[in-house]
Amino acid sequence: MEQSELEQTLVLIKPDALKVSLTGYILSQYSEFHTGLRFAGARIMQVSRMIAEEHYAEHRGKPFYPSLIDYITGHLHYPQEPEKRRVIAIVYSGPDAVAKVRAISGPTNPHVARDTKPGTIRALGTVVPIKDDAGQTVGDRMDNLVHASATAAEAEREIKLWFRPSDIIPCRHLYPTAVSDALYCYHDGQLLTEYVPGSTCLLAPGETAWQSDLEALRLLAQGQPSPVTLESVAAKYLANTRCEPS
Ligand code: FUP
Repeated sequence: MEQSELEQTLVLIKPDALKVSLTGYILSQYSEFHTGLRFAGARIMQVSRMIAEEHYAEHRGKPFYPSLIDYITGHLHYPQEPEKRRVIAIVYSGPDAVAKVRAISGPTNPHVARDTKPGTIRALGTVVPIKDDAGQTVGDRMDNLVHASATAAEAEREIKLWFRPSDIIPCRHLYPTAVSDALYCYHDGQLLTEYVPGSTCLLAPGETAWQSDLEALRLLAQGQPSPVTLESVAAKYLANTRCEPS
């Protein structure tokens, strides 16, 4: 298979889309019939703060960031119903996957989408003003229904953040994987190389992981700096292991 045929992209169907039952519509817009793209993997996730903060790391410190985290974790749309706080994470695979999915998704801002690209998914979204404690508007939160990777490099970072290799069908693994020869556990923000009560196992010897994650874990276990944070490795393994705190 050609490399371009294997291009992949991450889609998140966000809590606002689930709340208004747009899931079926969105899936049909991205379907193989319209795009020529195929599912490579899918997970229904209760989004932890950890994965949300890693996903939107580039926006940390911006006025809309706290609201964006509350949005993607489902707190905004399901304040009283934690069991409904979910996103559907999907990896699509095929020629020009990133550009095709971005085009169908539409511009980031739903108002711009309605003006310039009616018919795109985000044209059905809303924009909500964000106010400070004094009631002054300090920015906008864009409830734009879907996330779609912006570039192939972003897609790689995001797919490795949300998915374990075993969530993606093996003949569509695009990024290198390797088998762990060590045990890695996580407890209270710390990486451990042995199990202690209360810790969660990230990887056991013999399990397959993204090679870049294994390299990061080896460095972090030796106390060395790593280009990949512990949180971005751990988040996909910790997801759906317990009900997230309200
Ligand atoms: P995109 O790649 O289209 O998701 O756009 P960005 O990375 O610029 O934005 C990430 C998310 O932040 C989007 F879902 C929209 C949201 N956002 C706001 O809510 N307010 C802003 O002022 C800018 C972005």
